[in-house]
Amino acid sequence: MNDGDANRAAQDRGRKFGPLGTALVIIPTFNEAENIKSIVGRVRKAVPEAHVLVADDNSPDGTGKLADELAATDDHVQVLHRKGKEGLGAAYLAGFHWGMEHGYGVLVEMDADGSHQPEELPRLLTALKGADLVLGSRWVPGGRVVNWPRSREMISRGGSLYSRLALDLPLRDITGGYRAFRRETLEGLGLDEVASQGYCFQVDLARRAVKAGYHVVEVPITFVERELGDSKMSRDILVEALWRVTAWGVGERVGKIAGRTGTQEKPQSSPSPSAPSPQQPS
Ligand SMILES: Nc1nc2c(ncn2[C@@H]2O[C@H](COP(=O)(O)OP(=O)(O)O)[C@@H](O)[C@H]2O)c(=O)[nH]1
Ligand SMILES: [Mg+2]
Repeated sequence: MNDGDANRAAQDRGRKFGPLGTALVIIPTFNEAENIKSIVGRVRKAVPEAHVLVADDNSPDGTGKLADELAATDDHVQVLHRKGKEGLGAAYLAGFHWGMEHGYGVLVEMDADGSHQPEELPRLLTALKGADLVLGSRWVPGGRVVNWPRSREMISRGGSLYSRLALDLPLRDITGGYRAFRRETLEGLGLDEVASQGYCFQVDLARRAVKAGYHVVEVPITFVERELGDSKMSRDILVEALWRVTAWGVGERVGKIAGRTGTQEKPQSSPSPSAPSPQQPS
């Protein structure tokens, strides 16, 4: 866990990190008409130098049009109009590619519904100065959730715990979606092969980052459940996450056993060339 004093932590580890560059806050939306103006306004106020990309899946409630209105009057706001609902992960992947093509140095994931408070973004970005990836974390000391029913908290805590154990990850909040990536980190994760559905998407990104040797830091956040609009979380998404995490965990263990008994000729995945080597400030 890191409380935001990330430079110090990085120095302690002997790593040097380059400057961050401009941040792009990607906000995926599906039917967020009640929330979009408020969330974009809060981001612009909290981190005025950051840019915002709304990745809208042709929301029937007109979210995309409202986002266009914001973009028309603010050159820090852009809209990526997508054909139809393809899920959160697909929208983020499109947003990541857009952001990298446009030269952003930091790519941030943030929900539209206010659960991820823009006012906490400066702390995530400070931590990223000394990390490759920062996770906003509900389940480290200082992190919490507001207005969640006990059942939802149990599902979320259980999902992170299960992923932690199944995948052997030293992380507390593995399913969360408030994150800041250096672009170099995303470039090293193999985005083309990322599982793009629901919570699997977040788990897959986190596990890839750890396995590739990136320095992943968790910063405590206060997650506030939405007041307006409906959650798009479904039982199907949860079930898919469960079986995928299980399959990944079994695959990793089989790979390790095969490696030990010499039946595997090549390591399962080689670390990204850019990952473990320190990035020098330019
Ligand atoms: N573009 C896009 N955004 C989505 C999709 N599904 C969910 N989202 C957005 O992803 C964010 C998180 O979704 P939400 O329903 O709040 O999930 P929950 O927080 O897990 O209940 C919100 O900004 C949603 O509008 C989708 O299929 N496409
Ligand atoms: Mg939500």
